Amino acid sequence: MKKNRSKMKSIGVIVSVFSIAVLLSSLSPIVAMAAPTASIEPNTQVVEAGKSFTFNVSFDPAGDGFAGGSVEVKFNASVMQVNSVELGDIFAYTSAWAPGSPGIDNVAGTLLLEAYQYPTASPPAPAGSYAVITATVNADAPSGVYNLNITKAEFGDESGEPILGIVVYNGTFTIPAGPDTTPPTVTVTSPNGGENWTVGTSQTITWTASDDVGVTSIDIYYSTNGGATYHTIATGEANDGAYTWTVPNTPSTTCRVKVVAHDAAGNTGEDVSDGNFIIYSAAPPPLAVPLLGPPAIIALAGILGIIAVTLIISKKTKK
Ligand SMILES: [Ca+2]
Ligand SMILES: [Ca+2]
Repeated sequence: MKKNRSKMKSIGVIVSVFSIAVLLSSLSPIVAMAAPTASIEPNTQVVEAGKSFTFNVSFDPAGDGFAGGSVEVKFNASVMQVNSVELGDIFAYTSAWAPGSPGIDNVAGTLLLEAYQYPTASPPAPAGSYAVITATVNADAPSGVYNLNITKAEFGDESGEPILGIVVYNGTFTIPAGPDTTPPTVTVTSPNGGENWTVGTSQTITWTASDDVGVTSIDIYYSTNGGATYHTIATGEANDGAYTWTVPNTPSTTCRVKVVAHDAAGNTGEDVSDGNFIIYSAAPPPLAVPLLGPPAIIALAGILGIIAVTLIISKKTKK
């Protein structure tokens, strides 16, 4: 019995030692086998359109030494621009950017960061920021989530040997959809004063309209009393800059057109013809040849021909 009990006891010890070993082996990849990492930090942040923000490229040599590196970051140049880049705090010693670095390309959306320090840091070199980047989100940037990607991450240790097995963590930033409080702007370009439009004719009303977010629809009105009151021509039109209007039977010398532009947030902007235009009740007298059709021109030419021939004959007769 005694023997058995002692056997049981030793099995118990073996089992507990085994459990600890399993526990340690499950922890060890995190503790002892951590890979060196290059990361965008913070890995996500919210930046309003038009605002500046800062992000780091951070590097953790994971126990290795550190001499410097060559890093490329890709960003969306249509929504943000990089303003400046500073060396990060990982550079503990005399340090410098390599020639041509930081290479900021705000058209292609790339950032090349090459920097080295001397003397080099012996293992274990501390983790820290490799570069500190200040950027600005474009004022007209649409809301959304945008990437900050590390497309190249090469680092060297204290002896100039490449640090292998670097794990890259990319980042993002979010441009929130803010409330749109800016109304559209509109300019009526025709009729803008001085036009003579005849009742029943087809005329083109033109305008330009824009908005910080987007013009969603256009309403068009006309006035026959200099803008005191307006009648509807059309509502809910597309912002295509032109509307073909059949001039109504409302003759007046004090006519105006008003164009109202809407955005999706319910803001409106409007503009009116700068001066009065005239709606005629009947067509003004035709201005002869250019307005005549081909048969009339032929007839006119014939008449002129006869006159000319008559003149020549009468001249000859007189001699
Ligand atoms: Ca707006
Ligand atoms: Ca105007």
